Amino acid sequence: MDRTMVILEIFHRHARSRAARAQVEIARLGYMAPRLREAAKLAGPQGRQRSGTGGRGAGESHTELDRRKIRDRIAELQMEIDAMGTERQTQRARRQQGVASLALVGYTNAGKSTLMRALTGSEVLVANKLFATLDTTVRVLHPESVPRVLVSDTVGFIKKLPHGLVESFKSTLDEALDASLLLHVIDASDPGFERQRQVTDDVLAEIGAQQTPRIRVFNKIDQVGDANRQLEVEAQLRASYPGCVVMSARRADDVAKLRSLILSFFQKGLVEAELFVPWSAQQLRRDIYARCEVLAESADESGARFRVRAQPSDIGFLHECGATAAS
Ligand SMILES: Nc1nc2c(ncn2[C@@H]2O[C@H](COP(=O)(O)OP(=O)(O)OP(=O)(O)O)[C@@H](O)[C@H]2O)c(=O)[nH]1
Ligand SMILES: [Mg+2]
Repeated sequence: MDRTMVILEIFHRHARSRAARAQVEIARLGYMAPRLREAAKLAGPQGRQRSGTGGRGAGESHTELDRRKIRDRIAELQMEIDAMGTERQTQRARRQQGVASLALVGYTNAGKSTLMRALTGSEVLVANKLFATLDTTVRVLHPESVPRVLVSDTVGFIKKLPHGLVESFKSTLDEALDASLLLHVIDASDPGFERQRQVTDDVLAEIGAQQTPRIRVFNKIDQVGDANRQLEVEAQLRASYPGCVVMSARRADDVAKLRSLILSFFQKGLVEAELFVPWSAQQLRRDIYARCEVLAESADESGARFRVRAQPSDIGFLHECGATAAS
């Protein structure tokens, strides 16, 4: 197996969603097709002996037939993916309405899934092996906050990802493209972390995400050495990367600090507003509590008044649903 086949095999084993599976298969077929002649030669005369009765055209060799089948299969998979794409886009559009989102990106094995689990209290596959995560997974920042923050985990980056794979895995990075904030997780304990950071930055630029605000998170600081060494490395990192976070996903305090930082990023855009909800529309009360931080609530004979803090889009949504601006 060459490097591409190894990567494909790893991707194949870890693909879970239909979309990811189809993409892996396309990449695999696309990679195999031009190599069939070689494979046939290696297989010896038997490889060519099967004589054609079925769908095989006159004069069409065995390899040509296989290639045609592969092309058909790729086209079929591509159609499936395109269909799933529109589905995903609608899901995404719905999600984006007034929802804050961040994506964890970074080199494979940096600790993205571990952080995801720590930040969202969810069970996400964490494994000390390359490409533990292929699909993107989306969870809500926990405990729930205003605004609600969606956290997505992404497939790990590697250097020199074969071109065909970059294309076919773009959709697994959709979440990263959609996110309003990227957490770039870097394994500070890996001697090659600088290069890994560079690879991730390059890939993000390639997929058009270089404009998205990002926080660099140097993880696994607990693993760089004793307490003194940890402080030393932390100071160096802070000097080289202003605004970065240096932490260990295994320390609850560090995770809590990261959560506060994330929230302060998303709460910057919040506005305060007064909402009035007539008694006839009290079902809105639940939406208000779900979407806003309620600072004060009062009631009189006509209805309830809320002073809230929320994203402008959420206030707009509540107005559309029948809440009016209270005087
Ligand atoms: N010591 C230490 N180990 C960590 C820390 N964070 C993660 N790990 C370990 O690093 C390994 C990889 O963690 P994952 O969270 O699976 O890494 P990932 O970035 O999701 O990897 P891929 O899904 O392959 O891209 C696991 O064995 C984790 O337990 C940390 O802060 N300190
Ligand atoms: Mg992972």
